Amino acid sequence: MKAQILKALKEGSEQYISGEELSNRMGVSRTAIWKYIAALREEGYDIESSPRKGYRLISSPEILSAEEIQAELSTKFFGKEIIYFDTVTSTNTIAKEIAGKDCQDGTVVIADQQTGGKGRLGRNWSSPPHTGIWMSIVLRPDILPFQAPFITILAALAVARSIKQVAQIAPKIKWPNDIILNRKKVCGILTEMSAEIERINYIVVGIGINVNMDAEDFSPEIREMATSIKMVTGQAVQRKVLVRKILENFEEIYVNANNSNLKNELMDEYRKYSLTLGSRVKVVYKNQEIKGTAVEVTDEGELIIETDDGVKQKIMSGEVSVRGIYGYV
Ligand code: BTX
Repeated sequence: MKAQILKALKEGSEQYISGEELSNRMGVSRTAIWKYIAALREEGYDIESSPRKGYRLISSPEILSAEEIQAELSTKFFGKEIIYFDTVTSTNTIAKEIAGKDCQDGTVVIADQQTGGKGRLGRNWSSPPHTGIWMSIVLRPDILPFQAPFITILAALAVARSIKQVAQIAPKIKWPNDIILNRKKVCGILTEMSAEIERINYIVVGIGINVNMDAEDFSPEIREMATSIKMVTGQAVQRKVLVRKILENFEEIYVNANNSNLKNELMDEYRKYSLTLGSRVKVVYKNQEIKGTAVEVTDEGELIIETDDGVKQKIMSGEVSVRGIYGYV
C-alpha cells in the first residue's frame, strides 16, 4: 500500500494529489492514507501537505549509490570498488560473475531491490525496494575451503556490532549467522564459494538486512518470523550509514581474525551476542537430527552440542533450530 501511494505521488511529479483521490484510488480511509504518508516521511521522503490541495512529493530519500556510500568510508579495501544497481535478481549472482573475472578483493555489489534474492539451501530472500540492505562482498581469503564457514561467523559479528553501534540496540546471533531482534530475523547471510581442493578462488558473502520495513512490507508467510530495525526501535536508519559501518567493522574483523590473540577476543565478542549458547537446540546434520543443549562456540566458530545422553558433538555448519525461535517449541 505504501509503495502504491509512493508510486501515485511520483507519477503526479510536481502536482498535488488530494487525500480524497488517494483514498478512492487505494480503497482505504483518508486517515490510513495520512498514516502511510507519515511512514514515508519517516523513511526520508519529503512530502508537502496542504489542507486544501493534498500531498506533493518534494524529494526522495538517499539512494545507495557507490558515491554516497564511499563518501565517508574509511576502509582499506572493503568497498573500494562498489557496484550499485536499482534492481537485480540477486547481488550474490552478480558478485559471483565478477569474482570469476578477477574483480578486486573486497568488491561490493549492492542493490536497492532484488527480484530473486536467495536464502540458503535454495530458499528465497524477500528484498523489497527502498527499505533494506542487499549486498554481497567478494573476498579471496588465504584459508582452506573447509574453513570457509568461519568467514560467515565473522560477517555475522560485523553486522551485529554495526547494528548495535548505529541503531543503539544489541541484536542476537543465532548460530552461525542469523541476526535476531526481539526473537525475529532481521538479517540473513548467504556465503557462497568457488574452490579447488586446497585453495579458495573466491568467497561471496551475501548480507540481507531488513532496515526500514513496516510489518505490512513483509508477505504474510514471513511476517511471523521477520522484523526490521525500524519496527523494533521505532526509528528509521539511513541505509548508507549502516552499510559503511558494516564494511568498516567487517574489514577490521576479517583482518584481525588472522592474529590468534585478536581472534580469541573476536570470538568472545561473538559469544556475547549468541542466542544459541545455553539454549535447547535441534540440528539437522548429515541427514541426522541431533537434539541437545548448545554448550560452546569454539574459537574456530564451531558449535558444540551436548546431547541428552551427555555426548558432545561438534557442528561446523548446518541448520540449527533454537527452542522458542521461529516456531520451534
Ligand atoms: P535463510 O535460508 O536462512 O532464510 C531464508 C528464509 O527466511 C526464507 O525461507 C523465509 O522463510 C525467510 N525470509 C525470507 N525473506 C526474509 C526477510 N527479508 N527477512 C526475514 N526472513 C526472511 C538467509 O537464508 C540468507 C539470506 C541472504 C540474503 C542476501 S541479500 C544479498 C545477497 N543476495 C542474495 O541473493 N542473497 C544474499
